[in-house]
Amino acid sequence: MVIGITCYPVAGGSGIVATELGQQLALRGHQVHFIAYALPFRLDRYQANVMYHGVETTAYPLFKYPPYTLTLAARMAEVVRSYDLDLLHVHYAIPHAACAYLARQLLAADGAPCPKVITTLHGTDITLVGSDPSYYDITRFSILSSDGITAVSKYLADETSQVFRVDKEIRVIHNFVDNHRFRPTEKQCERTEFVAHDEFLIAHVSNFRPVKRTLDVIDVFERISAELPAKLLLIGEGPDTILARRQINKKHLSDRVMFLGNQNRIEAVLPCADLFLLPSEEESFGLAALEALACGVPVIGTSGTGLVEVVDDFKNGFLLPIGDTAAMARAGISLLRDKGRLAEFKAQASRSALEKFGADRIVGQYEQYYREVLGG
Ligand code: GMT
Repeated sequence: MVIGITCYPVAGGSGIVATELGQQLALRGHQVHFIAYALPFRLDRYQANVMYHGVETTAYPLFKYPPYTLTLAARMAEVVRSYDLDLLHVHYAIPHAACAYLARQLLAADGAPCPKVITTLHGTDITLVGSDPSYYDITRFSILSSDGITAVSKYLADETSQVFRVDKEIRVIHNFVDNHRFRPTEKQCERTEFVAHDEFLIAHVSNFRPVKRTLDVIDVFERISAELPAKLLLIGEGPDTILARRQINKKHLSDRVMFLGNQNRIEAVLPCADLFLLPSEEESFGLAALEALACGVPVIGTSGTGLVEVVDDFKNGFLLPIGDTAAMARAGISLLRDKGRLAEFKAQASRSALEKFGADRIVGQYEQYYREVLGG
């Protein structure tokens, strides 16, 4: 198949899933064309069957907001014509699904063959509508005019059907990890780079948006480190980074917290961690948690979110109510104190993550769905 993929190229779950999917599809012999305003975050090396088409939006004094959406739609149509794409797979409804619709209209007006369009919903695209209702109609229209719709969890599919009154099937295809890269092998990293022999390493990876509740991460860590020797590793950056730094200073934790900023090869660090914290307010799936589990790191996350499809409560982590940092810390402390149980959780983490969410299993589900949509 010849597949066009559009995503937000910045560090973030939706862009990562889109990029890793394109790379996996290319490995399976499909031709993949990324169409985006910058080189996607993890598309950091040459790979056969992968091409990148940048989208430039011209600045003009009249434009307060340069019309990126139009440039993207035109670029999509151009790439479809030049490479004879079978389908456009867009990640994130706003504005990508609307751009794909427009691209198709452009091609149809010229009598050119039109590709099928598949939209993958990642969650924050739907949340955005909650905070700005002016996006509701266009999002619903874009979702409904796609030939296929996928969501990254059942939790999100149900929410989308309900919020957008969608009767069409929304196929659930979970996030995945590359089985070869995300493994519980400490050969990839030196634990002693981060902690002393008797210290625990606790990690958090996110884009530091308010929804991630970074202050809860710090609070849980403070409680754990009051009882056990531990260090906190913070990976990623975003609007709440400053807040997090301030809190760390205020609580006199700076000598126990390390900020690594954005890292595009986190699988080289995660296997060294003993515990991963993701106390998000909202998480449609929680790719960061899955990547940690695959590297053999138990997760403490929030119940009532899509994390329930990722973390096996009491087997490879704990799911606790949003904001209950005391319970999260208690769960973390008791797990870290019990060496045997910690080892069991670690083994179970990578086993279940790779079995349920390995690329080997999930990428085939996308290929199958593509075939169904192309045949329909
Ligand atoms: O979590 C973020 O802020 C990034 C965001 C995105 O849209 O790029 O991630 C969303 O998509 C990921 C990939 O499907 C999911 O694993 C994340 O759970 C989801 N984030 C939220 O729902 C907050």
